[in-house]
Amino acid sequence: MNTPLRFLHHPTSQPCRAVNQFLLEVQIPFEEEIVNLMDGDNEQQSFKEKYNPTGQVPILCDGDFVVWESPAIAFYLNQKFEAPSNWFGQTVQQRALIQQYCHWHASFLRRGAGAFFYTHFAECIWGKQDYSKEIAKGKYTLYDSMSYLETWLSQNKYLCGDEISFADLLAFHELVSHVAGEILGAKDWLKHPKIKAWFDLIAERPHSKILSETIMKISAMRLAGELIPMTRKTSLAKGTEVTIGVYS
Ligand SMILES: N[C@@H](CCC(=O)N[C@@H](CS)C(=O)NCC(=O)O)C(=O)O
Repeated sequence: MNTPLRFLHHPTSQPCRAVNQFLLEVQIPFEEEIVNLMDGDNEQQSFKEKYNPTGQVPILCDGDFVVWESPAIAFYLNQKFEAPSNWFGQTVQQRALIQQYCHWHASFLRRGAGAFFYTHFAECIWGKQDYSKEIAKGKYTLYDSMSYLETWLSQNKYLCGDEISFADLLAFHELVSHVAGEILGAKDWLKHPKIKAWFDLIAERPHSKILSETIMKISAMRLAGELIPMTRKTSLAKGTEVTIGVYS
């Protein structure tokens, strides 16, 4: 009997939700293990040695095989389970364009996550401090990235063509956090009508709704001034900082 796939993740994490949605959309059976990021379990040496030297989630274990980085995990699943061709492309050009988005995403839209993290989670880790530089950097990266998305979505219904692909899941879940945390709101949608129409289209998918529930709930707590209990003392959004180490 095959051992079930193990998906290590956390529901507040944007790349984790993108992979989770892919697993659900393609109906791939898996067992989930939630990694306690709030207390830094992912930073334990034993965790890094066993699963991922960077300590980050998502991670997929298929028997002894371990893979991390969200697009690599989804690509592995796509190949292994022969997912419908919309997710990673039918033709060589479509495949290249989806890969192109995934690479772009890691250095652009993903880095805008700092706007959400420093607005809502930083205080839960390091207490009340001036995070305005980090938030400004995150917002700059987010808005800069959104100008690209708006252009691409005026050319195609989805980010890489007429059909939904894994690129859309990556981008969608980044924006879900910004919407949940009110980093993005009505005035941003007015400036980005194509993104808004695309966002609403993806938000209607049943798995989009279910997977967004935790971040909506946690963001509502933060917006109401409640702190999320965390014992970790390090960033959850490593790589987005202006001033590395200053808050610790
Ligand atoms: N490039 C990675 C990013 C993964 C990532 O940023 N994971 C965050 C959660 S959203 C994480 O594990 N943070 C915990 C930490 O760095 O300690 C991917 O796409 O999988």
